Amino acid sequence: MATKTNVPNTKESQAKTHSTAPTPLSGAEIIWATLVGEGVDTVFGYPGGTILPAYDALRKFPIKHVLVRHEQGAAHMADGYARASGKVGVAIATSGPGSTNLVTGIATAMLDSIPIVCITANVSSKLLGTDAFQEIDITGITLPVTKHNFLVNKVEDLAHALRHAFQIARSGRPGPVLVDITKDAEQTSAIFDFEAAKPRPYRPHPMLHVGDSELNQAAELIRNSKRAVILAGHGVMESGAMEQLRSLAERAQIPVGLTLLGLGGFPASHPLNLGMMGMHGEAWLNQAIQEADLLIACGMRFDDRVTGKLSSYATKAKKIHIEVDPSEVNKNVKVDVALVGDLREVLELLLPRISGRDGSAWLKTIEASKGAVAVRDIKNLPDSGHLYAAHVMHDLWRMTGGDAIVVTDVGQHQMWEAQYFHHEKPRTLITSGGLGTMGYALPAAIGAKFACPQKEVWVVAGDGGFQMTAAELATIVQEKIKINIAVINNGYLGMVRQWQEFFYESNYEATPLVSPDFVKLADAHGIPGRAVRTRGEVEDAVKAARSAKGAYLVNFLVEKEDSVYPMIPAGSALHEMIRRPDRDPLEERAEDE
Ligand SMILES: Cc1cc2nc3c(=O)[nH]c(=O)nc-3n(C[C@H](O)[C@H](O)[C@H](O)COP(=O)(O)OP(=O)(O)OC[C@H]3O[C@@H](n4cnc5c(N)ncnc54)[C@H](O)[C@@H]3O)c2cc1C
Ligand SMILES: Cc1ncc(C[n+]2csc(CCOP(=O)(O)OP(=O)(O)O)c2C)c(N)n1
Ligand SMILES: [Mg+2]
Repeated sequence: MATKTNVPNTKESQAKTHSTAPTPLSGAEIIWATLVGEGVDTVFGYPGGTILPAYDALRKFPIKHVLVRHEQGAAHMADGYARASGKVGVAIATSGPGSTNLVTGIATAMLDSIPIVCITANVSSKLLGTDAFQEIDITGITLPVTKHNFLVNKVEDLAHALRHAFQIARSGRPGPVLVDITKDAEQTSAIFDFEAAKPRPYRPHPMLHVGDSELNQAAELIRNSKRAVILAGHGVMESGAMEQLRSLAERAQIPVGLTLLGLGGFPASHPLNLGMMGMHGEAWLNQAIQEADLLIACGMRFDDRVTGKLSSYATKAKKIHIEVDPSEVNKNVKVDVALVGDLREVLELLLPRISGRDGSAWLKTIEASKGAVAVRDIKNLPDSGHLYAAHVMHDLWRMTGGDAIVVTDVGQHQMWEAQYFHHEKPRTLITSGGLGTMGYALPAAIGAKFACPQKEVWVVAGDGGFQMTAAELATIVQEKIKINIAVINNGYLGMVRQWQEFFYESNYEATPLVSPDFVKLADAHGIPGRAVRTRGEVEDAVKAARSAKGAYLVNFLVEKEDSVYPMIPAGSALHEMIRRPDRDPLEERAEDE
């Protein structure tokens, strides 16, 4: 159908969008034209009455729309797309329940600083405030869980608001932005001028200035330290500072501990890598943090899962914090030197001031502390024929060579993944850290696959969380995408059961879980799969999944009452870890049906 838009119809001509002359377009067309101009090629959404004008105009634009099964899925897909690609993900929903269904996904992105733009429609501007059909104040609802949001009720403001939304989402500390558009703004027309709609250049916060004196102080602390540890977080990925981090660690011979969201920011196989810190982190690393005389925090926010009890956290250490968001500095942990700016830029300024430094004595001390821990590692227990999630993760890592994107859900399996799948590269672990959103994995993996179609993508989900968004199996089938799914089925809401075992006298209230036969559920969608009950079957199942042409599901029936060790009870000090007991692991196994 012929259109009079100034927007090109093919992906090849996408680059020309910016230079085309101003043209009259409807608000609905302006939405897509602006997205094309911003470089968007894929969006995740679900239609409805108020967003229909936009869906009607979509066919004129070179944008792939993925129809989700629930708007929560759209937000998680946009989020997974953003985490895998580093670009801004986009989710679309209609007014009322469509937009409220996005909220969990928006909050998930907010807590982990993920750049997404959510576009919602609302009732016509003259109906706002009348409780019209499917009217909801979504800008009010999402105010605390967005970096910023807009209500656009004039078509003339639309392109600018959308462009501004992209700028806000991706600049500084990234985060989600919502643009709510009234139906009349979609239906009326205005002159679309992509260039003129450009927001003012991003102006960094006035505190984002790193002076020579702070850099020299930091360099001096590093030079004088004997027991330094680098704490590397999600900001490493967000600023693309992997090389600079490595240079700092190698030049100063300082070992690196990673947060959950930092995994992959420093190669797991690097001799200076100490693994994950915090509640379920490596015992030797938590111990080293408590003994350290200097912590260099790089793009991490001292979350309570990382620090344990604050009053006893790393009391012997001076602290340097490199952080882009001034409000994070001195929020949880008081620091001695704050370098407030983009991590990569700050490290580039710092590196010339760091000269060779001998860290060998401290590295030896840490190495020596690993021995006792390894004995209790589940991998070293005799093969009893039982299947442990740790084995599954270890085998998956071994068989993929670590070269896959793993998208986890939330719970015990998430922690076992972090412990036993060793991430070498950035953006290969995609997981909800801050909000801990069950149901995240399957939709986020779909987003990741659209971002990186050539990459092998694995979902690792618990039997509980998988059921929360399993409807998105149909999206996988409709889109004909290849995703491998590992359900770690322990017959429990395992992480909560573990807390009940440790802290509530094993009162397993509301945690035993009856599930459908996941293999049959997959089959009902046309997705093949199999169940695995012993370690001996793991390899074959992983092979079958990897060689299947389309999606594949493996239902791993693992030990029911295994627990994640080590564990720091909430509110305890970092060194007060509960360790795996020296006894044979439990006998029970999850039932298939
Ligand atoms: C069941 C469960 C258990 C968990 N257990 C653990 C655990 O044992 N260990 C653990 O580590 N986590 C654990 N977590 C995750 C934890 O809750 C936090 O999400 C995580 O520790 C946060 O990591 P982060 O600070 O690196 O990332 P974020 O929370 O994303 O913070 C990143 C920081 O980097 C900054 N930043 C962003 N961009 C830049 C830039 N360009 N330059 C400089 N700075 C930048 C941001 O402003 C922010 O302050 C667990 C989560 C769950 C659900
Ligand atoms: C949406 C949501 N509801 C509740 C929780 C609390 N919660 C955290 S872990 C967990 C259990 C997860 O069970 P499952 O998905 O089976 O994973 P497992 O821990 O057994 O590996 C629950 C209920 C949550 N994180 N998210
Ligand atoms: Mg479970």
